[in-house]
Amino acid sequence: MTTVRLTMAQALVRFLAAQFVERDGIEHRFFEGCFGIFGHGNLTGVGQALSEVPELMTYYQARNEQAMVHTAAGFARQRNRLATLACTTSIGPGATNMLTGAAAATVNRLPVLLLPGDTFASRQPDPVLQQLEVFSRGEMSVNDCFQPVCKYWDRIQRPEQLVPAALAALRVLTNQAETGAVMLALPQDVQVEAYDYPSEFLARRVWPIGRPLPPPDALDRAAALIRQAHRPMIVAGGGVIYSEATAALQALVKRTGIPVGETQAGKGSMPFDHPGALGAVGVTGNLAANRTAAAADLVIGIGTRYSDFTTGSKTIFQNDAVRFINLNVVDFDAHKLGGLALVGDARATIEALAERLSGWAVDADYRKLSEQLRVEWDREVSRLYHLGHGPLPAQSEVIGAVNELSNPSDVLVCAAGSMPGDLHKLWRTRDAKGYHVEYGYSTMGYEIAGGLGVKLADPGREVYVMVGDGSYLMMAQEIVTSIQEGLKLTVVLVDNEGFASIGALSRSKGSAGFGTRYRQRTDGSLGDDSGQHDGLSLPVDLALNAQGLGAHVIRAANVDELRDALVAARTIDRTVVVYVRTDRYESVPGYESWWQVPVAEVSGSGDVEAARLEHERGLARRRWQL
Ligand SMILES: Cc1ncc(C[n+]2csc(CCOP(=O)(O)OP(=O)(O)O)c2C)c(N)n1
Ligand SMILES: [Mg+2]
Repeated sequence: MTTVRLTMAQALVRFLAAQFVERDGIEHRFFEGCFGIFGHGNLTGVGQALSEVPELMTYYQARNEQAMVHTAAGFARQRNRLATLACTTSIGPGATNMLTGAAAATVNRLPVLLLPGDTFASRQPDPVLQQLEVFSRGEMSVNDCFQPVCKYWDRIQRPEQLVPAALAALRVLTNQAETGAVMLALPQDVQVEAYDYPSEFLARRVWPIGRPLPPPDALDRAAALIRQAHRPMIVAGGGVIYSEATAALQALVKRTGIPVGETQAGKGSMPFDHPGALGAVGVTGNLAANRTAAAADLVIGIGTRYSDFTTGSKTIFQNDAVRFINLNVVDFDAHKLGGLALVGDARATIEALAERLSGWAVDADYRKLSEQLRVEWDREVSRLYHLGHGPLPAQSEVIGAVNELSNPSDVLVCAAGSMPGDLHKLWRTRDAKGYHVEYGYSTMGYEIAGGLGVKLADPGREVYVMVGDGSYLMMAQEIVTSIQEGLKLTVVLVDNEGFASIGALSRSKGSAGFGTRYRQRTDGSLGDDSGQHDGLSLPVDLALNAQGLGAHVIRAANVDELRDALVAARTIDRTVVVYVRTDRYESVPGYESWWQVPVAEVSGSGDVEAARLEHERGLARRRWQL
């Protein structure tokens, strides 16, 4: 057996550079680079190792550790989980900054590899700078915080432990059912210790990504259920896109006439104008999909987690006889809502079902109804795109302008605030990878960092990042990274002076938008967001801030100027921030949906009491769906 004498960190970097995945006969390099911020916990270990072999692994410098995990997740999502980026940090705050990013990646089932430094395995110099001493547990460090948010977690206490740990990490990262954030915590002394690593460990390794099928009898039972259904509906989730099953789905829909509602992660499964494409379903769903869901007698969930936003907190599916068939590569998800579980790859399983449905289609009337609902909904989208609202534009008009002035293959990125809901309803998707809204964790701050990952993964597409003022203020600094790396983003910064989404939610629950608007403190209070106590604006200029970070900034005062700005932005080769103010009170309505958010059972406020009564009416509509 030949061996190579390397430090643990050197072996790790070489190992990562040699990992590939293979699906459908095509190989993909799994780690296309390593983002990092250095400190004493990784500088001389992973940092030294990266600096030695820049041809094996590109290093990218980020501004914030949370952001770099979002970038890795955005990258992995754009590549359908066939590639990702590693993230190296120092110990202590550099490491724990990654926690939100790790949770967001795991919730969204996206592979990211986190490599924080850790305190000395020897413990001899303890307590080191940035060490949190746990009085009762000698082996614990802040990196243990990551255990619940990682799909695989390990700490490399001896250099040879890297061998089984790295292999275990790759098994999980490349496993479509298990993937998410993975952490290898690297004590700073162990990173620099040498070991004679077996050459096989460092050799090129290909991890196959198969297309597993459910057992034939489960497929037969599912096909029989579908053949008996009168009003079947498909709910397409992110799994359809990750599995590259959109063509198979569209073919099935075309032939059988089963209409499709899409979740946030599944939006793009169908082009918006495909007959049978109902569009967004659930809390942020539209009339076409939600009316169809209310009457459906069979729901075929494909690659969906059935979050409360998809099921309207279990109120969307109102037919007493409704049954579920859940096609999912994750056994856990396939068993939700008492469904018939089809555990398998989305594409292979859709194709296997399609064979068994040969010669069958929904009634012509039902097909016609779906098409009519789709056409009516698209008319509503056109209305909201061109409201002519003033003096400040409505957010739906901003979305309309971006949609109409972007190319079909461009990518729209968003994550939190009022835009995800509006985008889910209104964005006309024309490409399976053209819609990227992180709504599993809905992380404020994901937008620019995640968009950077999308651009890195797919540089041929323009990336439109739509970000609210609130999210922008949480994490705008990766604009600097986009300038540094020459990765152009078009950031549409929508300023409505605060948290319009949460303000509207608060008002609807009787709390007058308390604490959701940016206002100068007067009379000891920050006021509310009822639209009645206007108060003083803050002397804050976010466009100037973006300019200071290196972006090319265009201010748009109305929709016409916004359209001009979007046209001009295409010709600029560095990150552009288009700054536009909108009317925070002009929002897109809900369409026959409900979301369970608790309301105080007792209160001195009549508004809260009224909201509680309304809440109880919603609660009564819930189903267990067992
Ligand atoms: C990190 C994080 N903190 C808090 C929230 C809760 N939250 C959701 S939307 C929102 C406000 C977002 O404000 P902005 O980006 O301006 O969008 P707007 O609501 O105005 O459209 C908040 C606080 C969140 N999603 N993420
Ligand atoms: Mg806002």
